[in-house]
Amino acid sequence: MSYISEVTEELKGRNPGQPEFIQAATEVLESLGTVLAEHPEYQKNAILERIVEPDRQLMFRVPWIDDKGVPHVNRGFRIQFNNAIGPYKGGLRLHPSVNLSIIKFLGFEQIFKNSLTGLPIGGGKGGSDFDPKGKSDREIFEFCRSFMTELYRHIGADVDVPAGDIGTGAREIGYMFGTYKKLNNRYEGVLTGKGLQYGGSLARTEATGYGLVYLVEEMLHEKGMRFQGKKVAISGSGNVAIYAAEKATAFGAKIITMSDSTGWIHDPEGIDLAAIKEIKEVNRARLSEYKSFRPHAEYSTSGNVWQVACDVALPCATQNELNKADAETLVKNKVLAVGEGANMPSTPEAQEVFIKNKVLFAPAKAANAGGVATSALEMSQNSQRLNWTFEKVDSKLHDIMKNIYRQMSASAEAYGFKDNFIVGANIAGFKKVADAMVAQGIQ
Ligand code: NDP
Ligand code: 2IT
Repeated sequence: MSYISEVTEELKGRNPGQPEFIQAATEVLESLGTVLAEHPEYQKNAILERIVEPDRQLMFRVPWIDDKGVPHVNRGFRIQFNNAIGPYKGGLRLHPSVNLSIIKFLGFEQIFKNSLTGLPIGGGKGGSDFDPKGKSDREIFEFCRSFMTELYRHIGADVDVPAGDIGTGAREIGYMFGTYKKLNNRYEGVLTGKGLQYGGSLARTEATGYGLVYLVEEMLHEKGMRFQGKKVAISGSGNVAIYAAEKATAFGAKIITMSDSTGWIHDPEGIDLAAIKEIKEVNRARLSEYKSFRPHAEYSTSGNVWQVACDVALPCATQNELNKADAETLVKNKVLAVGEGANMPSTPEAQEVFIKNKVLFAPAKAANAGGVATSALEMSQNSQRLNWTFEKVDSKLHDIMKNIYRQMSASAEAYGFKDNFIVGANIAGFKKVADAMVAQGIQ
């Protein structure tokens, strides 16, 4: 049995009931054959066995009391996966679907994504099965305070630096930062995505979506194309989706779809982003309200955005939201490029369809790395006790995304997988971490 198969079998046996984690880990392991052949020291140092096993897995009770005085108990998670190249870094997801498998897949992806940014950050992720939808501001505060009352003892500016993800935005980060500061009596950059008044970075809100579009523009450009004049289908209507739409529109594209967990809109004239921001960022409401802004648009609760013909598809909602049939529909409609804004949005079968049909495909760990990269820039600013301008942060983000494109493209070609950016991103992200682990000994 090959080294990769041995580790994969052991992984499956050791992590029953964790399909998302096994999916993410298998994809990376399967990419590494040529690299392992070239670097026997990786097997000698048990790199694969060690990289699929988190440094530490924290699970804790999060009790809170709702507005009617009724107590609730949620489960909190923080997976500190790998700190070979820097302090653990990754977001906190608040969504009822959250479980150990989902947090582990996200933490595992984060190791390689963070490595690709070129910045000194390790991989981690956390969150809770708490559902922020429909909760009052006081209830959100109660939850965030209770969550941080346990988490604070495990994190720190040089230890582990959480941030936002699904369901966690500036409001939640503010409440958590306040609780950390109160409990520790330390003012430090322990979270990123903070408000601008207390250590946040300009352009962090926009960074994941903007970064996605910068990377896809680079990928299109290499093949003599641009966003200019293209029809773009986006899923999701949260932080990543909104700012991907904003930058793609600025690059001359037309956004024709967006979605949330209850339905999706198709606006052939181009989505009105001011309306989306009002519905989602200001009112925290449902996308069905879009029709009151743009009566000609279609709103649907059946099917999904991938059935609308487009040139570029940007899945920006959640994992496994684009399956084989969706990929086949996109290919039939002559999609040119897919850029993953969400983490692991395409199923392995969908990825296979894109690669087989030579669709330009930018995988999540490269394409959505702009968010965490800008978080690392926020950490730098906090250490320096300085605030950089929007232009400075945005220009660094742009350079980082171009560099990630070059790394994944060069690694794909060097290892015999030209234009397969899934393999390219996995190899490029893996090597830096693996070399650091070898240098530091079997720990
Ligand atoms: P938000 O909470 O701001 O938005 C999430 C969006 O996706 C909402 O429109 C939401 O709809 C939809 N969505 C969430 N879960 C589901 C689901 N199970 N089924 C259908 N739709 C769903 O999160 P973000 O925009 O921050 O995150 C989106 C994706 O991008 C996630 O995969 C996240 O891990 C990834 N990501 C985020 C980064 C960041 O900086 N924020 C960085 C890198 C990746 P509804 O409102 O109805 O729930
Ligand atoms: O998936 C991700 O990269 C994020 N949610 C952002 C993490 C971060 O630390 O900014």
